[in-house]
Amino acid sequence: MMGCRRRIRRGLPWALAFVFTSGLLLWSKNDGGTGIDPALQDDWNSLRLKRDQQEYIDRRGLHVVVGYYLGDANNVGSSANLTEELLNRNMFDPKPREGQDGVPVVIPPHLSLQMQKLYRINRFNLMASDRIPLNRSLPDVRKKMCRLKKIIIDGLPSSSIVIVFHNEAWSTLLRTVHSVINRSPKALLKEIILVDDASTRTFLGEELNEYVAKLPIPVHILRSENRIGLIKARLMGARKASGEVLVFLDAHCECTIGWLESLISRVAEDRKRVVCPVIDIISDETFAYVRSFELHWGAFNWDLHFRWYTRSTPDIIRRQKDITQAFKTPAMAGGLFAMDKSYFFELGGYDEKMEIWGGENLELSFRVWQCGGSIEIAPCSHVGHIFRKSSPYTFPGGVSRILYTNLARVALVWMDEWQEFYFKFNPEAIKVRDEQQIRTRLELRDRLQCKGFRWYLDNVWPEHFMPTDQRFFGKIKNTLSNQCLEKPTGRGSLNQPMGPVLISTCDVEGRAALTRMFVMAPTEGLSSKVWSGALMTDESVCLDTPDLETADVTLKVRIVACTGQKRQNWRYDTETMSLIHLETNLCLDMPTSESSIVLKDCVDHASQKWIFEPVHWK
Ligand code: UD2
Ligand code: MN
Repeated sequence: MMGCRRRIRRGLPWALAFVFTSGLLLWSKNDGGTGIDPALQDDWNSLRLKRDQQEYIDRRGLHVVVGYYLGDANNVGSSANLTEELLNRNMFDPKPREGQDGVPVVIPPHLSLQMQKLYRINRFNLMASDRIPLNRSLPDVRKKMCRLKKIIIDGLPSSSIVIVFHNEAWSTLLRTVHSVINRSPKALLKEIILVDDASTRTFLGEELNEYVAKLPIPVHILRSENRIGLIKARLMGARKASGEVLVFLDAHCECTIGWLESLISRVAEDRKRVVCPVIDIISDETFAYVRSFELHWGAFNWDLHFRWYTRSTPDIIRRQKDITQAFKTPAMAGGLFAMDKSYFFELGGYDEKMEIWGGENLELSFRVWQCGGSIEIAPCSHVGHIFRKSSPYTFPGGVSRILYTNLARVALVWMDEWQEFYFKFNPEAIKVRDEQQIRTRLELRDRLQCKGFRWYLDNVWPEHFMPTDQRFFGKIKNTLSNQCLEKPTGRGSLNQPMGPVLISTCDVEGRAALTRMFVMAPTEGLSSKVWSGALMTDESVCLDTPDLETADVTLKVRIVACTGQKRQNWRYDTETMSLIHLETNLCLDMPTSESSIVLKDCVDHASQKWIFEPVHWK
């Protein structure tokens, strides 16, 4: 606990806990040791193993963990000692100053065992949450310029806040509700709509009805008898909403001062704008409120998992003139956004054939952009969200079936020839592809006269690292060893973000081959003899030099986040087959003694000759 407090003061993790769609999850590792009782260590270890995680230190020194998220393989109810009685007990027991101003909760050591047990129910520290009052204070995390900026509320449209939930904890659900009530201008807040997606916890029934009836703002509860998933639950809420703007929130959020007016005012100016807040982090372990970095925007990786990427340096400098300006984002995380109600339905609501969880954020993102709207992040609007390391609920029908179904629908309807790229490298998704009925969604796309995915990539996400007809996509093979460049997946260390570029056998098939794939967009075009540009690969990482000032003599080439800077530019001579680093004029070389590659003075030798071997992606 102390560790967390220390880190917050140091301000280190604006710690990105990243959201995921069908599985990949990125979060900041915030435990020095696990802090887990030895008796539960096995359980914990198996959870961690299942996540098949990779860890590295990013360029800012942030410890990042990338894990494969498996949804709920481990059925909550069946976990040892989690009885029905316990699951249905509302243990909310607030201590007046606990968690005040967003500080971390410290659980007394004698409660540690019980704390770990309760953690499994919602996959966050339920005991910590249950000790924090529903109306706890939070700091004003906005930048000074945001605080000074006056937004005139008169004349702005009213909003309906839609919160869907399935077996949420009492304290997190109602802290979300109270934070909305306490920190939204009354004139903008028409109602809160809670949609109960077939929760089984008894305290979410009559007890919840009675509680919300006493609140000073109309709170309506809609209940679905059967589990319909978050997508259909949101539709249910949206249809009942009477405000002009829909604002969606997850059921474990806390809104900070100024959050709502910053969203609504942007939507009011242009009804085709979908506006997201900056998503801050409520620690799943301590419930500390951690302000996150404002300069991230959302997109996705080759597997169509949502990802945050950092803005480029020139872009950051440009923005310094007015940091209160909203900025465009190619995709949204999914849970928190404001959208004009009539525009939401005009644009086709959600795809009702999507189940439970996942993919709807990309579907809506593509639809909004391709059909004439825009998506942006309002940096003066901050809302905290509890990012979890795994999902607490069941996925009826199986996690992978549900996730691949949802993503297959996204690809089939919106991605044109890039759907082939997705299916080619995600054979699991092929299994569900042919059974998808997508006619009405394609008709919608037609009716709205939406643009193609090519347009989206070119105009909305020019920094993308997808293959295109104008780009090279394939393997980069050394003529001496017949081995290929490979993106490292293992652990990095502090001074080697993501590790050096590896070299290994080219002959792998299917998904494994993806770590050998590179993309290069030659500035002069593929038909020219000399190509120059960045060598990009999945997750927006690029071939980069070692830190030249500090590097040891070997100059190992690394893979780091793409920045668009010159140090990531390479020239490939299709005739001599040499690959030259533009800034240093050194050549990419494969030392025989090592499995990583280096920069060396250029010589006419097979260790410096590379074959760009194209791979069909569609
Ligand atoms: C993120 C989004 C989430 C959603 C999801 C992809 C944020 C902060 N969160 O994952 O809103 O877009 O990506 O689908 O951007 N729920 C139900 N019924 C279900 C499953 C979930 O009502 O069958 C509720 C759940 O109680 C919660 C909300 O849906 O309030 C989102 O679920 P989550 O918190 O598990 O999603 P998250 O944050 O991992
Ligand atoms: Mn959530």
